[in-house]
Amino acid sequence: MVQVILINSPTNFPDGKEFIVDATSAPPLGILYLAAYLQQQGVSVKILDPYPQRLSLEDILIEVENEQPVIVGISSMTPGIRNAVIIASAIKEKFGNMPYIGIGGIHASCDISFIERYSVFDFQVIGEGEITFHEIVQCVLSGEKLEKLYYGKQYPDIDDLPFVDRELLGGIRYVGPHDASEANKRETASMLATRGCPFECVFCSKPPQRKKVRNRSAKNIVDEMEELAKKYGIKHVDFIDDNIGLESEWLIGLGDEILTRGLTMEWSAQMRATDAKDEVFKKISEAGCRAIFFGIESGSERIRNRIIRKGVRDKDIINATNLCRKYGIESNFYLMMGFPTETKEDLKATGDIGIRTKADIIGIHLTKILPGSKLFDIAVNEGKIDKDITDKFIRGEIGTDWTSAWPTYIPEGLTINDLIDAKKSAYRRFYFRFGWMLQRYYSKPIRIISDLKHLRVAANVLLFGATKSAIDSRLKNL
Ligand code: B12
Repeated sequence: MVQVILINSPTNFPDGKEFIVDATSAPPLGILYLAAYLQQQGVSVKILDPYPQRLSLEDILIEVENEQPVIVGISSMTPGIRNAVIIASAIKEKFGNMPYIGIGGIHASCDISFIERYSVFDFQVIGEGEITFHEIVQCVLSGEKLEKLYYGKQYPDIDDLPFVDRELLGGIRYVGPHDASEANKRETASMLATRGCPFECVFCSKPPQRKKVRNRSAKNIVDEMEELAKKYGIKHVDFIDDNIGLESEWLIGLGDEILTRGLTMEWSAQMRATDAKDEVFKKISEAGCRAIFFGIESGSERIRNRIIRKGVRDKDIINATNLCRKYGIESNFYLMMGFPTETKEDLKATGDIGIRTKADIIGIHLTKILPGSKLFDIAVNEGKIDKDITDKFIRGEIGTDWTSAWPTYIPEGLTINDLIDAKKSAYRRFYFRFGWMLQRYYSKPIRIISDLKHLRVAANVLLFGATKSAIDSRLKNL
């Protein structure tokens, strides 16, 4: 028996037949942090991650019956919010008022009135959860009345947070979100070195609470990396921070700490191209950084800076890829298609930017209009999305599969097919290029094997307009 069950609401429940952990699957660090903190305070916790653990709704109810928790906390991104309501409703229907059911995570943080609309939940937490969720557990254990809505208190010094306890994941091996080519077959774990992001990119779903940036100390981060290596045999860390490079001196300090302690792990991280500096890249390369993921978003400076408000110039991107090449770091571009005022020429520029700046890898997403983003408000004003789209999605009125149901931003004068064609054309031009293969081969011959995977993704996009996992999820819903 445990006092608390935490559930990572799945975008899809596993179908129970063939099961392959989604290539982009990553451990739910949010509820792992909640669990680690609760355990440190003496509260017993179990984590359910239904998709990789292959749990059906019925299995979740059996877990609740067996464990008899006083609280079930459900964490959800917008893609999983329909299933969050389904899970909560099933628990309420079967068990009545005990356990209490709470909702937190990024969707709840961006949708303040959620609790007023979904009374099946007893409480909602906006923003960071550790301190506040523990206070809620204490309230329940001492029989005090709960509020409906809580604003999560921010942890003052994130060095004091306990490391996440990966044993709670029940032995599931997650691939790691970065999927950096050489790290695939290795043991990979994702980690956070910072919290928060000060920028306001138009597409990004972010509650105001997440604006403030806090860094862990180099010592504290490397302690966790060492623990990952010793305890779980991890050889590669994916830092999933919004931007690891905001403070150059701090990042150089992290590199120094890794080197001083003789850690031989490899790692990858996400960074803004504006933060690429020679002394930083030299240090992080020596300290095991093998891949950097840059949020480039658009190949058109106008779209990137006037519309997305990214504040990254073409020359920053060229500098960043040059430094990557100089120090043997793989440069990966996150690109997006589907922004206000975007034209076919802008889309072509997005397809060209990786070629122009000699990126190693590109990945393109069509822009989903996420609640909590500025783009959501723009799209509502333009009549492109209903303000109550979340409720329509939850009720199944626009379809139940996130990938196919949730609207993409389609610029005026263009169609969804224009976006798909531009994406296909970009993949074809980037990957099916002799120059790309040569560039990859000369930078590291061994990569040619893992590069076949990128070619497979590109081939899927060319044939079907989407990556294999997106196609699978569409097929499942037919
Ligand atoms: C790592 C990551 C992933 C990983 C795994 C995520 C996971 N399982 O946790 C992968 C690569 C799989 C992924 C995929 C996607 N992601 Co993602 N991802 C992230 C990223 C970079 C970090 C998440 C994280 O670990 N944060 C750190 C932890 C500590 O914070 P947290 O999760 O918010 O948890 C804290 C609080 O929210 C709260 N809390 C959380 N849960 C609960 C529950 C309760 C009961 C309580 C009380 C409190 C509470 O307490 C926690 C600790 O303080 C975020 C950006 C970001 N900075 O958050 C985007 C982000 C979550 N992703 C996003 C998106 C859009 C996606 C995709 C849809 C993208 C796509 N093209 O397909 C997919 C959807 C995947 C799916 N399930 O279908 C959006 C979500 C927006 C939204 N409204 O839902 C984000 C916010 C990026 C953005 N800024 O737009 N993602």
